[in-house]
Amino acid sequence: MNMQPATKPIRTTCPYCGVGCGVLATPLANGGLAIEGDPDHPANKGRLCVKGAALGETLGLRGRLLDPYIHGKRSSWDQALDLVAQRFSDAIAKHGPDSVAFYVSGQLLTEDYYVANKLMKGFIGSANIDTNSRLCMASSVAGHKRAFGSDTVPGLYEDLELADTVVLVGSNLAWCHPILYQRLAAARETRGTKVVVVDPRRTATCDIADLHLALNAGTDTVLFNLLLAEIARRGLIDHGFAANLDGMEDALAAAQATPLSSTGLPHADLTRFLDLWTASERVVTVYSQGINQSESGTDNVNAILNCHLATGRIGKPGMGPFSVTGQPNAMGGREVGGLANMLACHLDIDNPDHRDAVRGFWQAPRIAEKPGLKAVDMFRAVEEGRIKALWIMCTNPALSMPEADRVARAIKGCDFTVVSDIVAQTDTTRLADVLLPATGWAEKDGTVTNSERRVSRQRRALAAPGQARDDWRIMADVAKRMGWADAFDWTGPAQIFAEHAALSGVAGGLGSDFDISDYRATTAPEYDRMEPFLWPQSPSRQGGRFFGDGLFQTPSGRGRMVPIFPANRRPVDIAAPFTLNTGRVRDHWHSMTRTGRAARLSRHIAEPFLELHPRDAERLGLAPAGLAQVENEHGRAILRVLITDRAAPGHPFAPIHWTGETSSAGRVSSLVPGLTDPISGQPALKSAAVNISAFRAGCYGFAVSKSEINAAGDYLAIAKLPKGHQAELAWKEPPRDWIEEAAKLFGLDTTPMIMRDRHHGTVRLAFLQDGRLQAALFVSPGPVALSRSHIAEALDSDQTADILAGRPGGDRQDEGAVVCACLGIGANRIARFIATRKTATLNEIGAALGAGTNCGSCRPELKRMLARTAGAVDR
Ligand SMILES: Nc1nc2c(c(=O)[nH]1)N[C@H]1C(S)=C(S)[C@@H](COP(=O)(O)OP(=O)(O)OC[C@H]3O[C@@H](n4cnc5c(=O)[nH]c(N)nc54)[C@H](O)[C@@H]3O)O[C@H]1N2
Ligand SMILES: Nc1nc2c(c(=O)[nH]1)N[C@H]1C(S)=C(S)[C@@H](COP(=O)(O)OP(=O)(O)OC[C@H]3O[C@@H](n4cnc5c(=O)[nH]c(N)nc54)[C@H](O)[C@@H]3O)O[C@H]1N2
Ligand code: SF4
Ligand SMILES: [Mo]
Repeated sequence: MNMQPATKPIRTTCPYCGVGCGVLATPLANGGLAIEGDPDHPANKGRLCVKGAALGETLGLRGRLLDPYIHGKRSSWDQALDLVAQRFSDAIAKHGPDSVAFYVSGQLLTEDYYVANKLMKGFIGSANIDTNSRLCMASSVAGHKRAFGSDTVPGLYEDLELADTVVLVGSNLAWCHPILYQRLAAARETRGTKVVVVDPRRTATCDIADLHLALNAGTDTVLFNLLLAEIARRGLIDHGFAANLDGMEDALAAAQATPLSSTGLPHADLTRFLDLWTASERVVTVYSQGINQSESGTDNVNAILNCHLATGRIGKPGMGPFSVTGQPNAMGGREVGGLANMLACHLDIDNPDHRDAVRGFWQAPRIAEKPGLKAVDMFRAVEEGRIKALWIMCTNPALSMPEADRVARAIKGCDFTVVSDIVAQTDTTRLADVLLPATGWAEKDGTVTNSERRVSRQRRALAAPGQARDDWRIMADVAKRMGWADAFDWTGPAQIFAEHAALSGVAGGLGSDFDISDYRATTAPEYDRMEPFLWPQSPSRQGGRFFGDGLFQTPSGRGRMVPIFPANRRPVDIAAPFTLNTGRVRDHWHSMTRTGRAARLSRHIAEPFLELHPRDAERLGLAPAGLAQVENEHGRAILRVLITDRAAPGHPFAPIHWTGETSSAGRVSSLVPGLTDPISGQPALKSAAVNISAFRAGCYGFAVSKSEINAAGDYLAIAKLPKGHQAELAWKEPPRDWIEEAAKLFGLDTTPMIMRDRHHGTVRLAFLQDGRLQAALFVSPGPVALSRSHIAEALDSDQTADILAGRPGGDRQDEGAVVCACLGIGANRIARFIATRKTATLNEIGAALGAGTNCGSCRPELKRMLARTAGAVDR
């Protein structure tokens, strides 16, 4: 295989998190891409985290959706597009524009997103377009609009480096925004930035925290009200700045009336926090899903914004509130008006002047007159049959929506569902009437906007595979068939970008903050060369921060403080006494349709789990590595138990990444009730009342196979290995014939080697071909305690002598769980190194083993290992 670069690197942007790192992708002679960080991109200056670094390993055609399908049968594009246009037109003609809906995604490019919004709001004439950003950023949007009059992120990334104190609230920055985390960690090293983490769970982010406030979940409004009251008490209200604000008195009164008790924080920790925040003029408060995904998400946001407004610590170097976005183009989606309650370019759907302006610009036959259905309500309407035709693009709602099982049933029951995706098999594609193959990252051209309002190009580096087409083009082709050829007649994304920029100029004229009209005449060659830029970019305003000057986007130009009345906590439900917290792991991205393809990214964590406090585990009779059944009226999951005091008692945590494709019962969003914030409509995804019990398995298994592993048993979680696949398994009752079970699992009909140990009740089977290991299954009455890494290495090798022993023979040593995913360095090797050098440092580990020297994502874990051996207590 020739791995020499065939051409020059192409400058593009990472398709994962909202940090928006620049990537250099160099086409290789073998059809793949070599990936490096772009040293010239302002977000990352050359660095990439492990997910970005592994992008090259997620390409390839296996599992891709390569053709359109109608009811499971391959079709031509013409047939599929005709049918989609016909069914949408029929529904609109018969039942009106509000009988159809689009559910789209913050992972679409801005140009795709613009087309979706234009088609729905301006031509179909309904606002029934909502996006997975409803599950993600809606509370921040609503909070921004209440305080600032617009959905504007005031600050810049460099503020994290200029601040004296950075408070991270409901954000696991180390795992979810790794490069931003690294920038903060580096600033802390050089200038001694104080870092506070506010999270009921002790996360990897806490490794750089000077203070971790493990507050009771859902009490963030109390904490920030206490801070606001303290700001006033210490005389820190900036009266000059406050002259530009409304609502100070009411907000203060509400804050001062907030009782101290409910956060559950030790008095000393609370005082330290109040001291740190108030004493640092340069303070940044970063917040993410622990704040947004709550029934009081919008109030949570405004409680934070109030403190920055009252002190005038906003929109100036090193200070301000900072909502970090999750998806690569969450911001772009908000710019084009992808949410059901927004128009385009930050204009308001409820404002008749704004509607007229957009209609005029688009020369639209009609324009949505009122907000459309927000995600949770949209899928309720689907369930009730009020939506006759639904188009889902670039998102997997049958997995990621609250009450996911119910949403899956609703989609299945819908008269007509179209799904555009890049992979063939997902929990959602399975339910579609029409499946449309989209081009994915590296195959498409467009722009994305990151958390600091920086617009960057994603550039095409590979040809479209099979019949796949760009999302914008698929929608434009449907729009043309619905009778709107002139308005959707672009030849490429550069034209769409220019049109959007021109519309933003119209919006800017109406006072919108989002104005990039300097780009309204962008030509295709200019678009190709376009450098990352910060918005706004207009004749009157160029990038920079917002609101430091006291000028806001409200009609009066004044900022607003909002009185916050912390809600009473829900009483504990006796039938469901635990509150399940859900979120992300370091190396996987959502439903794993991309990260699941890179073996390197499953090395860190390869199975769905439940972080459970030791007291809860004891009460439930759960042992380490056992299985727990988590259930409530909405759903059920079976998860591997990870006993740790990182989780608070009564408040276990589970990751969201496992789907019906990668697990038999790992879909945790099926457990989350569809409760939403009344203002933003964002669901409370961080708190599900659940019951937990031990899942009593009759036996457990671990399997590896060169080819894909078929479903078997009552518990299954599969992951990619460098040379095949692995599965964790459990059976309620052991099957009668293990050879038959193994043959089913691996789809092999050859005779395996078998080793039974009747005393320990274990069974081990290995399938060899020409002396090389094809597949193996290890069964035991308790959780299988064998070296996964050793077994994985034996796959497809002739090192099979000790394979049925399940551990390395002779002088070979076992890596243990992988910590450094880039270089494949395991916990055992690192622990051995630390044990031999009592005074080892992070850099010495790097120099000796390489661990932590590539992307740096594992450095928090390495630090923790060092701290443990040094006898230091985990903070
Ligand atoms: N590796 C990886 N990175 C990602 C993603 C991914 O899938 N994988 N997804 C991206 C996306 S779309 C998003 S939205 C972001 C999300 O990024 P984050 O919001 O940082 O990540 P989460 O794990 O969802 O949740 C953050 C934390 O909120 C805490 N939390 C729960 N309840 C409360 C509470 O009541 N108060 C407070 N203060 N905290 C609470 C949880 O314990 C959790 O540690 O990550 C982005 N980055
Ligand atoms: N319980 C719980 N649930 C949650 C959350 C939580 O913290 N807890 N977090 C929520 C949040 S913040 C988010 S953002 C959502 C994310 O949830 P989803 O958006 O449902 O997750 P993804 O796996 O990112 O889905 C993206 C889909 O688009 C496909 N795709 C990738 N690229 C393209 C492309 O270019 N074009 C097209 N057409 N398709 C493409 C992928 O294959 C995949 O199927 O989950 C939400 N759900
Ligand atoms: S931090 Fe990692 S996942 Fe996020 S954009 Fe950068 S490289 Fe991609
Ligand atoms: Mo998100």
